[in-house]
Amino acid sequence: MRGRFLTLEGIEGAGKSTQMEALVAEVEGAGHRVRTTREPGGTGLGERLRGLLLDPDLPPMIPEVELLLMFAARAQHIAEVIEPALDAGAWVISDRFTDASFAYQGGGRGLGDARVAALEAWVQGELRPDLVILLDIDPETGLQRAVQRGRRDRIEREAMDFFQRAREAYRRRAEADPERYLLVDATADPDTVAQRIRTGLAQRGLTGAMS
Ligand code: Z5A
Repeated sequence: MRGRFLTLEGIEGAGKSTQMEALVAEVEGAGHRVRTTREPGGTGLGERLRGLLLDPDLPPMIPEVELLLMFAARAQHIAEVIEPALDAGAWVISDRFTDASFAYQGGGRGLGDARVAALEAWVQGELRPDLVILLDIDPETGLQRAVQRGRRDRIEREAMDFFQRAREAYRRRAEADPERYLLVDATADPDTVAQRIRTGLAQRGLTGAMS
């Protein structure tokens, strides 16, 4: 049986990496094999493209190129990792996927939804996440958490209104499709956030207990 495809999304410092471990434990506990991955990246080529995309010393990159590089990495990621794992029956959990392009390039950079949607249709065909877990946080709190890690990457150096637009784009998508999006208030402590994710998975019949 084909596996399910879950993604973790949210602006910087929302806690995606922190929540990944608990999410994997929950899905494995429900008896599924899990393949974790991330974007941009997830393949040899994708990680090289990630290096370029996040390099703070890179000469200026226009938004269209940023979007196309995200989808170039994504096309390789889908062909090399995501589709084979789903076909083999594994559940794929990706730290970011196409919702990030709608949020950052569509919203943050102002490219709008239509161009992102056109690339989504071309590169992904019918592939969409079964569930998008959106960790929602205000940019001030998110960036405060993220800077604790040290040097900021190229995208993290953007101004606060960029992240505000990205957050709003994420929220609009979640509010338009509440069955396929689990919108989680990520300002709570990590255990509470993990519990909210477990409850959301169980309510959608993706895992067992509602506990
Ligand atoms: N990007 C894009 O523009 N378009 C696309 O299509 C895609 C991506 C796919 C890299 O993403 C960049 O790529 C990203 C969007 C862009 N740009 N930026 N900026 P990434 O996911 O690799 O990088 P990130 O978003 O910067 O990840 P992050 O800052 O590591 O965020 P996180 O994974 O959500 O947070 P975390 O590492 O779990 O937590 C950060 C800190 O907060 C850490 O010290 C934790 O201990 C702490 N934390 C976590 N949860 C909590 C709670 N609940 N309370 C208190 N403290 C917490």
